[in-house]
Amino acid sequence: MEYAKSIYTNAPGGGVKIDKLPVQRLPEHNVRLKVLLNGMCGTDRGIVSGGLSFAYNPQNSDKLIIGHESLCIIDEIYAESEEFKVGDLVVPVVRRPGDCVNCKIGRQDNCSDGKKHEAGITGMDGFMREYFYDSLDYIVKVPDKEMIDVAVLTEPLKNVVKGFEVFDIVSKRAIFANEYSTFEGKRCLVIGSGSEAFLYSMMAREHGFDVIMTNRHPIEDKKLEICERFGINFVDYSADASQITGPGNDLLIDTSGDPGTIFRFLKTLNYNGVLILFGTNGRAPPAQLNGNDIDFFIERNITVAGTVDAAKIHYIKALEYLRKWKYAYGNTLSQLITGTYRPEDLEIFTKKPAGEIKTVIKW
Ligand code: DN4
Ligand code: BGC
Ligand code: ZN
Repeated sequence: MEYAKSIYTNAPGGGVKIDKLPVQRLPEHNVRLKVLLNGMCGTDRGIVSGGLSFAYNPQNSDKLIIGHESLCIIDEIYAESEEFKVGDLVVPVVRRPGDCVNCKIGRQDNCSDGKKHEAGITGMDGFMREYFYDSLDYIVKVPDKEMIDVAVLTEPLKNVVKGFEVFDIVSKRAIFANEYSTFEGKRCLVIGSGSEAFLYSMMAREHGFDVIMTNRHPIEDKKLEICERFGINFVDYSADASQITGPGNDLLIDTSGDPGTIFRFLKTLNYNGVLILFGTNGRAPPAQLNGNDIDFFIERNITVAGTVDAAKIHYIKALEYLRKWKYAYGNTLSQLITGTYRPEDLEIFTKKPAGEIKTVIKW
């Protein structure tokens, strides 16, 4: 049996430890991946705190190796491949298919019977370890080695690429764009100021929206500078929400998972507005809607769409955006990575470092 240093929990209870754990090579595994970097996200912290009730261990195990955001290098390959070779930088896919129709066509992100698995989250060991075995079917190649400083953002960005695909589909129920069929002059409000909020805001700018990012407290100067560089306007709504509520919004994207805040800003949506629900927080306090709120959503043709995970195509597109943004914004893109830690620095799972956008672990 082989062993690799791994960061693990016992899901859904939570907790976090690091130790050498067995590495399994299954018959379908035809590649060995050495992990260079892992990204840390709200989901990992939710698993460790025990707040993510849908996380669970692999079958017959009391341990779940966590980690679903990663940048890896191919260490060994045991199959003929025109696409991959030893030394390639790759990003492994989080979700693995079950056997429903969506899973059968590579759209396990839209799994319709819940039988899919997610590395580091639901029933499958993840990527926070020195190395692991996988199948070439579930890795995506980083097209340009110069992207080594930003490619760890591929996994969180792939969710955003899918989120915008969902927006694109649901917004087609009426004319959402302006008279030139663009989104110039349309307003997008993003709730939260973590990594997914930054990536959603950047994608909304990419689409032409005027973008406000908001939180219930101010953000650090360094984060404000990054917002400015990307053309994102940050508003601390606890100080003054008038910039948000006054003119109304066309697209609302939530990364906080806080029902009270979502409902408050849902009521700022203009006619044919769209709410994209993305943040999860099982421990958030409940909030109430009344009959007038329901009338408001009906009268305005408001659409509420939840979105989770993404498919291989979204990883590929995320890498294209990262390549474009790396050259468009220079160093500012890699500044989204606000801290690099050792695998032993387990305190980052329970305490967000100040000024965090994306925290990464370097193996
Ligand atoms: P994160 O960095 O913890 O982001 C959450 C953000 O929401 C932080 O900036 C919070 O602020 C902010 N927030 C919390 N409460 C409020 C509030 N009441 N008003 C305004 N802002 C608030 O996590 P992330 O960016 O990595 O991920 C965002 C969320 O998306 C997490 O819940 C993830 O579990 C979820 N997620 C879903 C998918 C998917 O559906 C994928 C990835 C992540 P602060 O107070 O912490 O500064 O596929
Ligand atoms: C991951 C998704 C996953 C989701 C589960 C996110 O952090 O990026 O791939 O489906 O967590 O909630
Ligand atoms: Zn994540």
